[in-house]
Amino acid sequence: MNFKKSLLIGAATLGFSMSAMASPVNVGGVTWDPDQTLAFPSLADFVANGTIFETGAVSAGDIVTGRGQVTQINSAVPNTGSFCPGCELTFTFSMELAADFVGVPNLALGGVDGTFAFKDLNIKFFVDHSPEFDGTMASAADGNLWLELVLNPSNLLTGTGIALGSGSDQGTGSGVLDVIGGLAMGNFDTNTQAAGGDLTLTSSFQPTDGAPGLLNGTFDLKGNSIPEPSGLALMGLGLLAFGSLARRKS
Ligand SMILES: [Ca+2]
Ligand SMILES: [Ca+2]
Ligand SMILES: [Ca+2]
Repeated sequence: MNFKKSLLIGAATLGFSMSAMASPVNVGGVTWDPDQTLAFPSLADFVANGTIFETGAVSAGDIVTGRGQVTQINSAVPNTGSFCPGCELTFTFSMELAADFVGVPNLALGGVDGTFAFKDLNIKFFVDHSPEFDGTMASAADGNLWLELVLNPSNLLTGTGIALGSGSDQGTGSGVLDVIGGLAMGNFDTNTQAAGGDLTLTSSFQPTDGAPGLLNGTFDLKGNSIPEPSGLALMGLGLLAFGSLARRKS
């Protein structure tokens, strides 16, 4: 490669990283604007909302599995068409009930009114360019792994609910998560949440009409993002240096 060419590539790469800081980020076809002010809370670079379907748990050691779809990113209304044009962003997850539910029996509905704690939560988001999500596990699990999350070691996924373990459970939970993989891992590994975590999750669940034992709900996932992970910006600088070095030598 001659120095003019390497200089041009270096400048283009650097220019791209700099301009990306002030405009929407695009990773694998999913775009978001860290400077957004519409979504609540506007101080977060990234706020995703969506739907969840999950199985229930009854006693310690039970595994809950679930799936869902991101329907909003940095938006007050559903905006899949703009944050994922021609694609869908779906997810699957699993977690284990860490201890029996703690509380008082719900005499009307069964189960327990009280608190819960889940461990070993793992969530995988997939960006899928042949969208077909119909609520099933299979249609949520295809595509490219976009982001993989686990619980930050400082916490479990905890919350409160009524009729826990009855199959008609309803309640809310929350936890701090760490990114461990996926195309967008470098964009979300910020350590800016509580205990050095990367993203904060809150979710709700309730019974699903006509599907005993299947719960449904919504979630909010929020945090900060890195527009351009440092590797690419450094590569741009490196190529610039390489270009000027090559020129001096010749
Ligand atoms: Ca597909
Ligand atoms: Ca799909
Ligand atoms: Ca991290």
